[in-house]
Amino acid sequence: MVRLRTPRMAITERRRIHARERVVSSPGWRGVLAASLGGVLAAAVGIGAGEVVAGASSSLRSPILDVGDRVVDRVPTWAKDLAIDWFGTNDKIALLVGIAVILTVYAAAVGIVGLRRSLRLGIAGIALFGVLGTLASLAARTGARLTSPLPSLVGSVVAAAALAWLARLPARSEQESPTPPHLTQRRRFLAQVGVLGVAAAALGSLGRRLEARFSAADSRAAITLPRPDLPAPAVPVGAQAEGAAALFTPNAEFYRIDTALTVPQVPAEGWELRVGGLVDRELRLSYDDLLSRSVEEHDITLTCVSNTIGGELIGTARWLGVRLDDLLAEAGVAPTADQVVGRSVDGYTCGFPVAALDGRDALVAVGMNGEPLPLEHGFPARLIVPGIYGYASATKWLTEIELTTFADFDHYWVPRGYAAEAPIKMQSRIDRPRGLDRIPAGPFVIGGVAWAQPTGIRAVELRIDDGAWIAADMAAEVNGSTWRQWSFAWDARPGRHTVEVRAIDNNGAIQTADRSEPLPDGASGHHTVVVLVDEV
Ligand SMILES: Nc1nc2c(c(=O)[nH]1)N[C@H]1C(S)=C(S)[C@@H](COP(=O)(O)O)O[C@H]1N2
Ligand SMILES: [Mo]
Repeated sequence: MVRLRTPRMAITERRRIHARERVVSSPGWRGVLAASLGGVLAAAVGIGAGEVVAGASSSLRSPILDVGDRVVDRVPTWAKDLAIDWFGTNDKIALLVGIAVILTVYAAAVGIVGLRRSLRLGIAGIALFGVLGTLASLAARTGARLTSPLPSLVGSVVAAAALAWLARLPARSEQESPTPPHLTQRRRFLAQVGVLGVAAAALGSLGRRLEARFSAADSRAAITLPRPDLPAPAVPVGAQAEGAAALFTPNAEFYRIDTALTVPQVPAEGWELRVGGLVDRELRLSYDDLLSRSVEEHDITLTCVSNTIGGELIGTARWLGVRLDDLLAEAGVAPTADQVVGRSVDGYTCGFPVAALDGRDALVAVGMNGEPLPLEHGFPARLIVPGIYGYASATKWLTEIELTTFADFDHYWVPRGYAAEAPIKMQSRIDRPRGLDRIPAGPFVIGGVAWAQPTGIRAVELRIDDGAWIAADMAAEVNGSTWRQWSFAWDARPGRHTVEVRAIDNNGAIQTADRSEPLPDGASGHHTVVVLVDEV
């Protein structure tokens, strides 16, 4: 049978040939690379468009951050602990880099499929991502609005349009151009890549600029904190021990742990603190209302439940704020309430027993070491409760205090495996020497800190190798809720030595040697350091 070539078939044939001449569909790794680049750029333009839409209103969030937030909320607790262990306070950067890598690989695959196999399939790949972003935006902790999916939707439509533009067949005039087709095609592809690259950069920076309008930095800079009605007592002479960490942790060095991928921006103007739930009278306080009350200053050591033995997730600051027990007394706590819940603007919640407010200096804090709270540490207001791990007490970007019961409400980390009630365990840490330090033989001062908030530390003991426990020299006590410093004059003999520390609190309780992991209610066990002493 003879097959006739109809004119129509000839055109199809020609289109096929031209399609093969296109850079993105040329055989071999060059074509694959070009298609990947096309996919990544189409995604970048889509993400840029999403950022711009997110920048239109403070209630909208970038799709990347929305997805990241849901990862943070759902990641298994062991993985979160591992991330903190590996990356410390850089865990968020690690997550964002991880998301960027996955996204890049996915976008490259969409480019390869969409530009070399089927545009429809490529667009389906983008749509899948749009759906993911939409779902992420609808699952926001603080609740979703009708507009929440907009950044994802607009972003994926723009990415799909960019991919379709890259996939479009050459115009007829180009087909008839005298230049060899593959050269025209290369030029055309490079031009498209350039346009998409510029568009992505422009949209991205516009989005960022729009987002910057919501910054709370100006609000913070404009604040003058009131003088405390009750200033902190003078720090006793001799409270800082040689070899121990600084008694007060500078704000810039204070550890930061939270679930917020970007720091919530909460200007003090317009901020409101609600005290409600099982109370006689609901209170609503503006920032000025709060500061017009009696303001107190207290030195308090804050500790994270994820702090491992000898770890750095602990710091001491001079906090300025309003007494929480005074506020609750004014609201009138119902006798049925046994839990105080602190709710953040970002949906995070802490919870601790009403009974913990036993006269200890718990604050709705607005100041930290003489400054308004830094944005990362909860501006404009946060809770500080001595003796309770931060995850259960120290709500940053505080907006609501709710009186409820432990039976009725689980705070954020409880369904994720942490204990509902979380008193800080007594601990001690050797700050000098560091593990595996080499030091010369002879006199050497070992130094460190110990804490048992709000009871306070009475004594610290050291054991060198398998010797007896010997009392360290105690620095002056600031108060029971601040870590207490200690030092120990050691005559270091050559060789390899183990230094072990334990604390005794003001009630005479001795710090346990039993080791436990941070999960579910804080690490226990003695800090031990191995030191190498050189002959001189
Ligand atoms: N809104 C909010 N507040 C929060 C958290 C959080 O994730 N979100 N983390 C808590 C935890 S686990 C700790 S240890 C402290 C840490 O406070 P810092 O970052 O100021 O040191 O904040 C607490 N307050
Ligand atoms: Mo924490």
